[in-house]
Amino acid sequence: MRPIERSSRIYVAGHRGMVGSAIVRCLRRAGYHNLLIRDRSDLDLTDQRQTAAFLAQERPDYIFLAAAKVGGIQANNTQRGDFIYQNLVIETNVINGARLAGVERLLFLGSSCIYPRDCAQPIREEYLLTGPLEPTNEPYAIAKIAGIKLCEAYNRQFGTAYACVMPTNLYGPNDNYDLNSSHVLPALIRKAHESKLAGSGRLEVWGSGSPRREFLHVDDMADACVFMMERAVAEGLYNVGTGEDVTIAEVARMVMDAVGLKGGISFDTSKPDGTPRKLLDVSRLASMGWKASIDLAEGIRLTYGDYLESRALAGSGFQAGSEQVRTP
Ligand code: GFB
Repeated sequence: MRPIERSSRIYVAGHRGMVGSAIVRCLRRAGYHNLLIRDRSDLDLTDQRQTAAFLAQERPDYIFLAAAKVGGIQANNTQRGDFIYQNLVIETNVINGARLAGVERLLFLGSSCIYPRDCAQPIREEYLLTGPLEPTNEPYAIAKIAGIKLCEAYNRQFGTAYACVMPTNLYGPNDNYDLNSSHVLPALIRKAHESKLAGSGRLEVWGSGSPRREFLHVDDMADACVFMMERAVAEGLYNVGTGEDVTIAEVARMVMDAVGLKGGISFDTSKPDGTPRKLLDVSRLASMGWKASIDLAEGIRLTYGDYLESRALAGSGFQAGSEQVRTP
C-alpha cells in the first residue's frame, strides 16, 4: 500500500457540505495540495456510471466519503425515502467504484444514529446492531449501516483498507440554516438571532428540551478524519466526539448567551424529541492519541460569528448554507 504523502491524490466527496468543506480546509492547512474535487454539476454521485468512470480515470490514493443527504430530525422523519435511497446509492457508487478502480484506502463517514436507540451509554462501537433504531431517523441509519457493512465486506473479500468514522452531532461553519431541514444548533442560532432582532425575547425550542446531545465542532471532526488517514487506519469503526453531552434546554441557553438574547424558552412539544441520549464512547480514537479541542461554548460563539458573516455576504450576493465551500 502506498504511503500518504503531501502530493498524494486525495478525493473529497461532498466538498461543498459542512463536513467535506472542513476536511478540504484541514487538508490544505496541512499541506496536501493534490486534492480532487468535483462539483455536482460535473459529477453526479448518484449516477453509477459517471462515478465509476471518474474514479477509474483519476484513481485517487485516498478517498474521504463525506457526500451524503443529511438533515435534522424533521427532514429525516419526513423525507424518509430520499434519505435511504440517496445515501445508499451514493455510498454504493463511491465504495464500489473505488474498489473497481483499485483505490486501496477510503474513509466512510456515518453518524451516531446508527446505534440502537436505547443502548447503554456511553455508546461503544461494538453496540452496532444490538437493538432497534430510533424511528425518526431509521432510514438514514439503515443506509449508513449498509455503508459500514459494505466497507467491512470489501475489506474481507478484496483486501481493501476502507475504515469508517461515526461522528456525533456536528456543527460549525457552512452549516444549513433552513429551519425545516437543519439540525438543532444552526436552527437555534438562527431563531435566537431573529428573535433578538424582533425584540421578542423568546426562543422556540422543539420537543421537551430534555434529550441529551453531544456536539462536536466540524473542524475537530475534519482533524480526526485527517488523523485517521495519516495513521493509516485500515479498517473498523471509530466513534468521533467529545465524550460529553448536554440537554437541549442547556444548549439553548448557551446559544442565547452567545447571541445575546435575554428572555425565556418556549418548548414546542408537538415536535419530536428523537433519541433520548446518544453519548459516544470515544476511547478507541483517544487510545490512538486523538481528542477534540474546541470547547462547546467557544464553538457556538465562533459559529454565531460565521452565521453573521454569511448573512452579511448573502446581502452582497453570496449564497449562505450547505452549498458553499469556504477555503482558508
Ligand atoms: O439536531 P436534531 O435535528 O437531530 O435535533 P437528532 C436534536 C434535538 O434537538 C431533538 C431538538 O430533540 C430536537 O427535537 N430541537 C429543538 C430541534 N429545537 C430544534 C430545532 O429548532 N430544530 C431541530 N432540528 N431540532 C439527527 C438525525 O437526529 O441527528 C440524523 O435525524 C443524524 O439522522 C443527526 O444522526 C446527527 O440528533 O435528533
